[in-house]
Amino acid sequence: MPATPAAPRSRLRVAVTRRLPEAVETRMSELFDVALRDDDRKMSSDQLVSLMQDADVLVPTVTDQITAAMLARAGERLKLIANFGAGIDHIDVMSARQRGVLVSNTPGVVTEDTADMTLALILAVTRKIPEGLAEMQAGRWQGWSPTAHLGGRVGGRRLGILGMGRIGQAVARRAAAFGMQVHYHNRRRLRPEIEEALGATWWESLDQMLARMDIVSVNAPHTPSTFHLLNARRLKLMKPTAVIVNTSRGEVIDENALTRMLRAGEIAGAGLDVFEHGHEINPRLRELPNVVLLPHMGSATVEGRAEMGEKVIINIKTFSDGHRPPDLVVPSML
Ligand code: 8YV
Repeated sequence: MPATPAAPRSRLRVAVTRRLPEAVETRMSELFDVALRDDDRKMSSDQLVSLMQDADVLVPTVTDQITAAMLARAGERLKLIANFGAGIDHIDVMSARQRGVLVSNTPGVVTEDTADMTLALILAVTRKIPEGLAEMQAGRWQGWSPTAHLGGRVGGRRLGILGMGRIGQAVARRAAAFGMQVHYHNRRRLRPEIEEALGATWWESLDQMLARMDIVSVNAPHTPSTFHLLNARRLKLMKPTAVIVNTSRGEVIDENALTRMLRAGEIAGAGLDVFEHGHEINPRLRELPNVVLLPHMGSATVEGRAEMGEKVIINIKTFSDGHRPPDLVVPSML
């Protein structure tokens, strides 16, 4: 008997919360039944819930908080949350699991760009790049002077990396190339051969590491155990000459405490790409000359966004073919 071709499975309904690069949207539309956005405004929680009610797959970003209460209202249709981004702290992954909703993310493809931005911030703060830029843009430059714009040399400085996952390690490689001495604190110590290849020194005690570093880079995800890990007490351990940079998640630092200490000169400078309350930044931070602020640009490259889109598509496609998405988020990662 001739084999009967399997009836084509109906295409998954995929709802995307933000505008994505055009090529990503086009490819998604070829593969799935996609509800794309006309504009790029952040959605309200009610809008997100109604998207979830009407989709098999939701593609959110870091700006979409997905809570247990919202998942409870989402109904039965949603089966996969394919996050466009590596960090999943905006999604209540445990509640999703309890409801049988899988969560996937895009690890790996944001690593190198975010590490580049970490180094950019370290250099911007220590070498006073915004000060020079402002002077040039205002037409105030009166010519070279032996005593103007003196920053600090990064070579030879001690860099303490908080969180030695993929991005932390990529920061370590770059920092070593700049001649910095690399130190790190991580829940788990790296394997000796990795530590050796990175030339990185492990500190079991975060407090002790903080007290000895010239530069501290936050590269730890936001989880219940890293929330305000750098609180007022720990920030006070840092040298007054030290600089802190954060390209990970704002919630790891107590932003108000940091702002107070920067104002008081108890920490010399900061380079921040992420903030405790999303884009609602402590306004005092904007007034400080020793602070470089960026609007969460760490992974913002054309190449990176395309790769994030590809990962999202692979996760959805694999799921739609009846397999486990390759970048499934599992409880041990939380
Ligand atoms: C992304 C990020 O741009 O991947 C992450 O976790 O923080 C960013 O680099 C953002 O998450 C997109 O949703």
